Amino acid sequence: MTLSYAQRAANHPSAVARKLLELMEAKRTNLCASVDLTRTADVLDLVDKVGPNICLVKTHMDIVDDFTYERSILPLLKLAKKHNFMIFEDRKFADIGNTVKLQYKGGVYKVAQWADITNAHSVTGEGVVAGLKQAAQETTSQPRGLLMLAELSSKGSLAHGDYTRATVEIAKTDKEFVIGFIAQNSMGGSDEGFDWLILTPGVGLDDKGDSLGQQYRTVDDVISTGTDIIIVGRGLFGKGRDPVEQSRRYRNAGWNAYLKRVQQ
Ligand code: 5FU
Repeated sequence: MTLSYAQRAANHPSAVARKLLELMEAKRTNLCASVDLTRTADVLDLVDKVGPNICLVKTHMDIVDDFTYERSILPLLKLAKKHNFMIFEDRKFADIGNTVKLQYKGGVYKVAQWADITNAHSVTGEGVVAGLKQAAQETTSQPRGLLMLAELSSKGSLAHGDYTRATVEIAKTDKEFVIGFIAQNSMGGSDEGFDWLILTPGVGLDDKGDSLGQQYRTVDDVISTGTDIIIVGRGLFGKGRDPVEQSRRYRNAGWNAYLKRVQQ
């Protein structure tokens, strides 16, 4: 039998994962909204609309033309309080430990200051985990969590097979800081005492993909292969779509698929 989010929250070694699993259970949602918009006002407007239906907001702050901490982040943090969701900056760090440490702490975005969760590629080896962890510890007393990119949704992705398996080995180097994976499937680990969260992008109920290699799977499909959190972007806010209505629809689909899995 699959454990419920609440049961997993009770035993998780990461404070970030505990908080996220608890809020998912309390709010009855496993939907993460990917807010890929390029103006702060549009990002905040979308987040306010979908806020009641999501557990997590996923940002790409480096696409926001008018980004400043005061303009873009402070109101986002307020919305996170208002609607009770957490924040994941999809930064995809991919350099040596010392460089990612500087990138995560500093520069324009200072991601470690405000994002509960970020992610990293494993291509440079386990130093990426250690570097990011040091940055988090030196920046804030708030808990921070890292997702490793184990599998991607796009056509022709090189992240599969041995690469994915090696990524899982890197994740094992830090049981507390690495909370899970961006992946299309479960990454196992429970027999060794790991309880990784699987967050899956490339989820869409109406489209099969886009013209640039994105591939969509349905909510039922991804949850049946191990997804804990569905990440939906254009399915919520794409042309002609009503984000309020779509966020309700994806939330219900995600929660029903989860209930089916835990009741099996
Ligand atoms: F790691 C990944 C991946 O494998 N596929 C993705 O699509 C990340 N993404 C992100 O999820 C991508 O950068 C977008 O921000 C989002 C998907 O958006 P969509 O509009 O639902 O296709």
